[in-house]
Amino acid sequence: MLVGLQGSGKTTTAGKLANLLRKQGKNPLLVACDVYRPAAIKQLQVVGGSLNIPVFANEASKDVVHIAKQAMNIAISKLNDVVILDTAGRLHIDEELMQELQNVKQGIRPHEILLVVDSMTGQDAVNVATSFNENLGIDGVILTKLDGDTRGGAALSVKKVTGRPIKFAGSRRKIK
Ligand SMILES: Nc1nc2c(ncn2[C@@H]2O[C@H](COP(=O)(O)OP(=O)(O)O)[C@@H](O)[C@H]2O)c(=O)[nH]1
Ligand SMILES: [Mg+2]
Repeated sequence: MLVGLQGSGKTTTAGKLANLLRKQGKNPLLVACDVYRPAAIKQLQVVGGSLNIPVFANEASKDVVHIAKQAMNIAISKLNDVVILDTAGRLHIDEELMQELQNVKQGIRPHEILLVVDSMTGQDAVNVATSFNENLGIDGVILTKLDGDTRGGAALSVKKVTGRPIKFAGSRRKIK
């Protein structure tokens, strides 16, 4: 389950991760759980299409817990051994969003919740990481946009305040 602010790079990272996992012999399923921005589902479908990796979306529903559960059932029936949830973000920390993400966590018990952080966020990354960790309990961090004009100091701060490892770093816009 990928979480993070809007624009942090969740959808891009979902594609990169799916591609990496497939190279390692897995059979991933991407799931569109960002149901509020109409373009978001389409974006994930384009990402999946470009990689030839399946994407589960349910455009008829805004119930993200339901969608995530449906996706788990599809994954079982289609023998997908990794499910990657691309969730919604907001521009700022938002109680409603946190509640929704908590509900998804309760609903499907993901093996890992990874916080996607734009490395250009600077010191605000500390607040973001603290808040997501306190509300959800994250298992690791993925830093994105390390190709940008940044010194990556956020990485050190995020690791310190959450006590969680930086699992991946994204350093390009392109997915493959
Ligand atoms: N340069 C660069 N751009 C990135 C990287 N990861 C994501 N982006 C860009 O950041 C923007 C937001 O990414 P997106 O995946 O849509 O973020 P989301 O809102 O969290 O799903 C898009 O324009 C991406 O192309 C990265 O590692 N490097
Ligand atoms: Mg997105």
